[in-house]
Amino acid sequence: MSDLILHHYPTSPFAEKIRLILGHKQLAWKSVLIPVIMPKPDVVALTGGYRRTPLLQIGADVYCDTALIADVLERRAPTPSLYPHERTGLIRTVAQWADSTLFWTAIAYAFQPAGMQAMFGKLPPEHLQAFGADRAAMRGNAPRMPVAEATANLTEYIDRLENMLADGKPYLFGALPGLADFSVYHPVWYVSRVQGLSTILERAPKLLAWLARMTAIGHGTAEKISSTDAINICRDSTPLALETAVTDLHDIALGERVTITPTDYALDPVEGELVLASATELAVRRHDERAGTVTVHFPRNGYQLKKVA
Ligand SMILES: N[C@@H](CCC(=O)N[C@@H](CS)C(=O)NCC(=O)O)C(=O)O
Repeated sequence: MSDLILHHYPTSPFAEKIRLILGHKQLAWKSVLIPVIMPKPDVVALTGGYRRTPLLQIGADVYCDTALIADVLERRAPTPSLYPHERTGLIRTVAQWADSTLFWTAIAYAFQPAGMQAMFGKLPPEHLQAFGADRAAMRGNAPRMPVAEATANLTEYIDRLENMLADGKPYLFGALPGLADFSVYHPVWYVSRVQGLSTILERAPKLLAWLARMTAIGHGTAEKISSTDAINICRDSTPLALETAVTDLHDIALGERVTITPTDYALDPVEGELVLASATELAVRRHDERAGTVTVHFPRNGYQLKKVA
């Protein structure tokens, strides 16, 4: 079996979600550290344009978005499961809420001036400026939630999570951690690391105890490799053969040239030949000068498929 290669950086919450799932499943993985802001030439060599963090590479297959990466890891290592209490519909829905609403509320709260000072105060001001410009462009200059709303909403979400941990349950849905725990973990983890602002969590002692239990899961066994090594592994590998059944409403056949683009932010299209269109996953095959032939996979949810005119 080809190695699992995670492309990520330490402060990325979504990457932390996947690092912790790798730890939970006690997997060995290769770690490629990528830049926090654009340009990311070695990321784009693999994806063809997608720039969000993290990516999972397995040989010449590249998986974008943590919703899909979690599914890929569940297929690769089914035990312990991300659905220990079954109820997959409910758990996926809570995970989706955490990855969107809870995440953006936590980010708006953490990026208030006191949080910026705590996180970036020691860095040169150009660094902060470049980061701000990169993220504003990535979000299409969408306005950020005001601090008062972020604080009020986050407080309510913390109370809801505390309520979910009532009756001595160690994890959100019972005795074992599952996908929803990992999705809720990364925004709470991010807030817990912002000096001066993490006090918002003190109202929720059960949530803090859960956070400590989740942190103790760890990251599994990681070995650093360079992005050049990862690109060479891709070049020397053959993408997986994929199922050929198509679940599609777009009137697009396998083999046609398409783009796949996020529907929320970082709207960079990835162009290639459509090679997979299942009920939950899309993939295109593309060719890159350095990475060779690569299949880039996306979840259907949150991504738009379009025929190239
Ligand atoms: N829906 C995506 C969201 C990923 C995401 O927004 N990641 C953040 C980092 S935590 C990001 O890409 N920031 C910009 C960057 O790293 O270039 C997923 O689940 O993977």
